[in-house]
Amino acid sequence: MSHSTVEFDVVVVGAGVSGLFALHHFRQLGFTVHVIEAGDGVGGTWYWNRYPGARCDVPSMEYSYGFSPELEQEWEWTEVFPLQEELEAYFNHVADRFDLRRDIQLGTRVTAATYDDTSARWLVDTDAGDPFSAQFVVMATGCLSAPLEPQIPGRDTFAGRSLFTNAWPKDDVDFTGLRVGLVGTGSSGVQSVPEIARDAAELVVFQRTPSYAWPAGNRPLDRELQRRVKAQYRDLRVEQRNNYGGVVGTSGAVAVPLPRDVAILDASPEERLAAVDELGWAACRAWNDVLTDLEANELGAELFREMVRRVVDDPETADGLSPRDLAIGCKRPILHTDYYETFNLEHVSLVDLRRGAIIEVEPSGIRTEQGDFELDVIVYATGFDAMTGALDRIDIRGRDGVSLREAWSDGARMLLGIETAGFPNLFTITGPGSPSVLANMVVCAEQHVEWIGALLAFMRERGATTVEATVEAQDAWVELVNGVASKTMYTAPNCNSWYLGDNIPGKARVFLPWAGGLPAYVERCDAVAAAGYEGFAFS
Ligand code: N01
Repeated sequence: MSHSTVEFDVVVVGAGVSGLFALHHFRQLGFTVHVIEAGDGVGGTWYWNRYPGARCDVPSMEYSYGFSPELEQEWEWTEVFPLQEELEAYFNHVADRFDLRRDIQLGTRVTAATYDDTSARWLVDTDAGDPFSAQFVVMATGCLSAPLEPQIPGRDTFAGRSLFTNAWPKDDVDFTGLRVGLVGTGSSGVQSVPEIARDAAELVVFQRTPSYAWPAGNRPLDRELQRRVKAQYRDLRVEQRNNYGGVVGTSGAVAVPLPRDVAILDASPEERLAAVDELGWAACRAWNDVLTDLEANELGAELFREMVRRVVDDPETADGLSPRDLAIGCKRPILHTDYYETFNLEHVSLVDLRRGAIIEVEPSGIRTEQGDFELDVIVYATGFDAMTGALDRIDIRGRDGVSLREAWSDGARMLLGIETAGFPNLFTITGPGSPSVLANMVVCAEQHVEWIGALLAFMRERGATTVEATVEAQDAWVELVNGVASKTMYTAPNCNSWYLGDNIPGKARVFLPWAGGLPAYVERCDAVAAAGYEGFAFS
């Protein structure tokens, strides 16, 4: 069989938040770019996760590109926190507005990427025919894009419909009159529950670990406020990069205010309860020691449980929804609309799997140690193989045929979350070791793409063919990433999370993102570039 290999300067994998901007930016720098996307549409996360209630937890006016002042001005947001539909429409608008579609190949999955030492080029294989050759490959594959298939026996025997929040069908799913079971109570499950409950005849929520979830306070976006924020966009974009999480809190979207300068360990029981009366759900985090001291954290957790008891009518359900032996700040905070209130509805019930686990799925429903539940639909909101999963599912081979899976078998190792030693000219947008999931993804994606674009231009100017992270610089960065995380609740003794890879059996337990905040990270990236890309080797 004859191959015709098409050549590009850059192949970008993924047409989500990062891939769309990468295409635009690298094209503007004069490089030939081809984007390969597995989905049949653009938008990445906002293409796949179209479950009922899917909504971003970063305010719309900040979860938007800053690269085009015209785009900023012309797009109108309708709510403080945007729904999936609105974000999907926004990213489609961007694709049209900047004429991106002609270089995007949809419905095509990249299966392998192989570095050829002799030509110093990458060969990129897909499930749709001939390979591509590229000098540079940019993995814009997302941090939360590789679905976790839950290992529940009998899952395929279910006679009703099985749905996954992370690969939701495009057709309107109608739950009217149906008995629905939902497995998983992370962000996706918590957002889905109130929406599914609206139509379903019965909703049974199977919960293995209760979450800490805070009311989002979402509302329509006032036109006048939107106009004012738009007038300040240039300053706002600078402020975002100077903010720990890349979110300044415009449009009144501050769901969890900053702590007051008071320690919960110094407060009396009466003062702690008075804080709940005054601040409600925010009370548990209103202290300066809750995120730094485990004993203080547990006192904060008790204030959270107090709120659950105040809102949820049935004491047993309230107890079931109460997190225990789990530090606030270990897992990603969840924002919701009416999640706890939904459990006060007659037709909604909780199965607290801490009292008896799921045994299996059977044709008629879910069998647990607490009894059998007959269902028409099962919704799995069971999450992702985060940060590394999308890369792991591609057979990536660098110098000397070494596979990335092998290189990362003891945990991902990257320099600045951008490149891995042994894999020249292969970049990752928001990879392990960068702020990524701990910050505003749009801001992070733009910063990475711009940084990589400047590097490519630098190489073109110098006549360099390859760039590669050095092992020494990479080791030093990984050590710094681990050191910063070790001082936070992300690595508390009772913490198990997808940040640490705990949700994937056999995955190396390493804290993956950079927890030192966006400003320190951006400063580091800028300093590395200013020093002629210190820590990177060129040939
Ligand atoms: O996934 P998760 P997610 N049997 O991993 C449970 C972003 N996001 O899709 O905790 C029973 O958080 C699992 O239980 P446990 C955001 O960054 C953002 O909800 O492992 N249960 C857990 O309850 C978020 O953090 C938004 O004990 C099983 C749940 O499934 C990230 O995506 C919205 C199970 C998985 O929760 C992932 O969120 C949505 C089993 N076999 C997502 N296997 C916004 O708001 C797993 N579980 C922007």
